This record gives sequence, C-alpha cells and structure tokens, in this order.
Amino acid sequence: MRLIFSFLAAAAIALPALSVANAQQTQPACSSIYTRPEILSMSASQWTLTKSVLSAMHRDGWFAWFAQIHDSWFGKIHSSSQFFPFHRRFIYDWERVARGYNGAYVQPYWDETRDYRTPALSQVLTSSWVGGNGQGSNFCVQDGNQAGWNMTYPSDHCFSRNFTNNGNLAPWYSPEYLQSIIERGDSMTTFRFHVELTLHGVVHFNMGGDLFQNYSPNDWIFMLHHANIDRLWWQWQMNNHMWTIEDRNFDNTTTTLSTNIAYYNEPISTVMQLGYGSMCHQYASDPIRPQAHNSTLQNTLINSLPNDVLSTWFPITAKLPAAAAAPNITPDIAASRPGKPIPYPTQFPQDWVKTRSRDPTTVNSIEKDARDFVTAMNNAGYKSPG
Ligand SMILES: [Cu+2]
Repeated sequence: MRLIFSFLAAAAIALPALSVANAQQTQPACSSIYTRPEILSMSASQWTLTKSVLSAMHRDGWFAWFAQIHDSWFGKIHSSSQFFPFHRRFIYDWERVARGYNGAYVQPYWDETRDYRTPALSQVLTSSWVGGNGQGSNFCVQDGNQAGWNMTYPSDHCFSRNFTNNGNLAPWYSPEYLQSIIERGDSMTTFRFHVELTLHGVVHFNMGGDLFQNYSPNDWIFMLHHANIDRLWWQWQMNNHMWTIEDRNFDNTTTTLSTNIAYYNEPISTVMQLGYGSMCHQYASDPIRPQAHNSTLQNTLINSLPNDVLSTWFPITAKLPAAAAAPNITPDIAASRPGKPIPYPTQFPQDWVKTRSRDPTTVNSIEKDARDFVTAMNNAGYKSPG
C-alpha cells in the first residue's frame, strides 16, 4: 500500500510536466518543491530568520562575492539572451548559499507592480522591511535590514540608495502592462526587451545608490527584484513558451538550449523549466501546476474592456471564456482597491540610455509602447484596481 501511494505521489509531482511540450527535458523532476513567497506575505518568524541569514552572509562576504560576479559579467548578462537564464541561475545560487546557513531560507520576491503608483510609499521600503531612501550627502541607508551596513565591493562605502524625483520616486509599470507584455511577447527577443527595459530597468534606475550600479547585488532588493523578474519570465513560459530561448547572445550568435549560461558554464536548458534539476522552486502566485482558470486581473480585463482594446493588448485573455472565472489561489491584494486610471510610467533620461550603450531606438520604441498602452487603457475608461 505504501509503495502504491509513493508511486502515485511521484506521478503527481511529475504530472505538470505532461501539460507542456517537454521533449527537451532531460533532468529529473524535483522530489520536492519549495515556494518563494511575496515578501509582504512572509510571517514574522520567516522574516526574522531571513534577516539573520542575510546578516551572516554579509559578515562572510557573500554580498561582495555576488556583486563582483554581476559587475564582472555585466556587459554579457544584460541586453542579450543571457538576461533571463543568467539571473535565474544567479538567484538560485544566492538562495543555495543562504539555505546553507539555514535550510528554511527561501528567496522572496517583491511584486513591484502592486506598488507601481507610488513606489516610495510601498510597505516594502519601510523600516520594518528593507528600509527606504538613503540619508545625508552619501545617501547612506539608515533603516531596514541593511541599515548602516558597510559594503566592501568594489571598495569600502556605506550601503546607499538615492531615490529619483527628490526621493519620491515616480510611477513604475502597472500589473496590466506586465500582463500585456506577457501576452504580446511572441518571441524571446520581444518579451525580453520589454521586461528588461521597463520594470527591470526602472527599479534599478529609480532606487539609485548601490542598486543603480553594476554591483547592484549589494542591495538585497536586487534578489527580491530579480526573483520577481524570474516569476514574470515563468508566467510567459507557461503561455506556450516553456522552451523558447532564441535571441541574440552577447557574442552575436543565436542562442540555443545548449548555449552555456555566462559565468556558470552550464547549458541554458538546465534552468528553463521550474520543477526539474536544481530549479526546485515555484512562486506563490504561480504554482508549477498551472491554474485552470482565469486570474483575478484577467477577469477584470474581460469585464471592463471593449473587445478591440482587449484583443489588441491582451490577445490571450481575449480568447478566454469569462465563464472560466473561479476563486484565485492567492488573493489579489490589488483587486480589493478602488479603481483609478493608470498613470504614465517613468521614462529613462536619454543620457542614461546612451551611457549604458543600450540601443536608444529600441528603448524609445518600448517606452512609446508603454505610453500607448496607458493611453489606450485610459481612453477605454479602464479603472485599474491597483
Ligand atoms: Cu543583472
């Protein structure tokens, strides 16, 4: 009886893989999956444990270690096909080290789109969590779990943040826009550019200080942020893109699943599918077993947008039956708020675009897409629950 039961349990774990085209998978299914929570859903004891692991990792030089790798490989792991696979592997590596300190550590993510209207007012950026803007002429951070830290990479300096807009930050990107990107990203290049140059870039740029530098892993927000970016990639993968990787590599060759991840020298195929090999994590909002029903946001979109707007900006949601609605697995905090028009997102200053040697034409076209989206939604009378 026990044998039969464990066979059934193993089959249940392997089952999600059958729902996606899976001929590419050569690694074993994980025997157990752990769940990365949204940071604000962590319990007080989980947060206490997390803070003590982070302090120990700082004491032992791990912040400097990860900052140095990210800095050394910066030019190869951004604006190329390495962006998603490298950062998935990198966050996993961080989490692996942290779990060596305490096996109960899981890397949380920050759903930044929840706080997109007024990011500076996010509870995440308060003294109870990761702290807020830096103080004084060096913008040293004085509150939160990294308060008063001295960072050693690339040289001794206080841990700093320097929020844009005189410390107020400015609107980031709405959950609706990220959903639209996921639904409209028909190739890895399109999807990657849209994520990298919108939400990804704006958080680094707007927070300033260490997070703005090539050694951004000095700020633990890096891990929260990239876990969230990884979650968005997973959402896209679950939309018929599990094995989509074609995109330009840093050496201008076309990437395949056997292309190595920068620095790690392991094939990209090893990190593609959560639930296999070393990728034994899932995100609280997006369990590996796919949701069989619309999300709260998708139902809001179906119920409030005219068909032409819906099919232009949300081609996947447009095809969903409204009747498929069911209670969401994790309650959508944003959905309980009164609706308002979507604000236009922050743009990158042109000189910054140039100094980062990103292609200004691409940046401009993506920022225009984000503005056109807001215009179309607001013209349709859409009220964002967030
Ligand atoms: Cu990076």
